Amino acid sequence: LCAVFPGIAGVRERTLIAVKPDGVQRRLVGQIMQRFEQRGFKLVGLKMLKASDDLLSQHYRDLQKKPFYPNLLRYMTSGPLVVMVWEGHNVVRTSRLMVGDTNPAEAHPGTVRGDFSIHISRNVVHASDSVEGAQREIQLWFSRKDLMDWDSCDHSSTYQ
Ligand code: IDP
Ligand code: MG
Repeated sequence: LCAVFPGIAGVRERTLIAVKPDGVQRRLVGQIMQRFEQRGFKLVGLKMLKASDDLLSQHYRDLQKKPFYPNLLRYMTSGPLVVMVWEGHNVVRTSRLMVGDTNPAEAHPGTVRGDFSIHISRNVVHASDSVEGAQREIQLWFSRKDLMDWDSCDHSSTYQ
């Protein structure tokens, strides 16, 4: 892909986005996915599941000692998640901007959290916060065979 479009090395960057149980319950999955599609990112992985405590403790391994961790675990296991991998130039950073501040009270209008949530304990969506973090999280949630390599026909309209 990048050989065909030299100079856009970052095009293959990937990130993990998850609609959390509150987002699924509130029927926000379609609207959230639409934002990533319309921005120009490419969906390369998608699944719906109830996460185990074990998976979540690995996903949130840096937060284990936080006072809110037990609540976070209860929240994240309260219902199914929709977990996605999106691909494109600078997708990790851009999707953090699209998702907005962790605390919805600080999230700008126009962001997912700024448009759909009020309180930090129900902030609708997860987005990886670094390229390395994204790689780790994608490996945790998806097996290689469940990630699609495909060329989107609007590639040259999106990138050059
Ligand atoms: P992020 O989701 O924006 O990357 P992190 O700091 O990685 O934010 O925290 C992970 C998740 O833990 C948050 O999205 C939120 O659901 C929850 N969380 C973080 N800080 C707090 C807090 O102070 N109180 C309650 N929940 C929190
Ligand atoms: Mg985080």
